[in-house]
Amino acid sequence: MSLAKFAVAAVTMSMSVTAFAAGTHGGGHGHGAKNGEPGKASDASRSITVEMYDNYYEPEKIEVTPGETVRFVVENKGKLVHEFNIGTPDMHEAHQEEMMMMVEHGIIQGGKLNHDMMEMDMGNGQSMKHDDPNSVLLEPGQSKEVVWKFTEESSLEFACNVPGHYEAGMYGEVNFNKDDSDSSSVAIVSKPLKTAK
Ligand SMILES: [Cu+2]
Repeated sequence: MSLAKFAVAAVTMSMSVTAFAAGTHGGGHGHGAKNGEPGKASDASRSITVEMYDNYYEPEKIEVTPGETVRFVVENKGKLVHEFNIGTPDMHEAHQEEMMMMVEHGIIQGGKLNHDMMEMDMGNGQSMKHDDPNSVLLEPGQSKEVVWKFTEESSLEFACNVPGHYEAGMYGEVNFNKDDSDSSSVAIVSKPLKTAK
């Protein structure tokens, strides 16, 4: 693998997910497509435990209310490295390319992560760390938390972008329920969000 290619990868890894959302697609009502923002644990209304297996999640869907902060306790119960990542389908697609690079560079090796490689300085102060606040990347047996605020209703999934896993069905639905406060701007929603596929 050439050094130049490595550097490109490093730069890509450090871009924020929101930057990807703005830059990579042209379809749909994409412009405002947001996945929310990092939340404060003290604001979390509840905890949801998400177990990761090879290759699926338990549970496979969650319900949230716009504005809600949720603390996710993510546990990898499988034998492979898995990711829990909250994003729009476009964000996941973009992130799958990054994860492919992590495999190509030997950072993700089936059931384990090469931590030295992740920390390695690529020569420009960048590394291939996987540290976006909307995601965790876990080895078998590991458990970590993600605290996330679902600021507004949008098309979201939680997904594993380790190569091949999303395609194998390792993603879940984030459904927004609209009860709670009628005072917000939900009236603009043009069609009901259905859970059926
Ligand atoms: Cu996975």
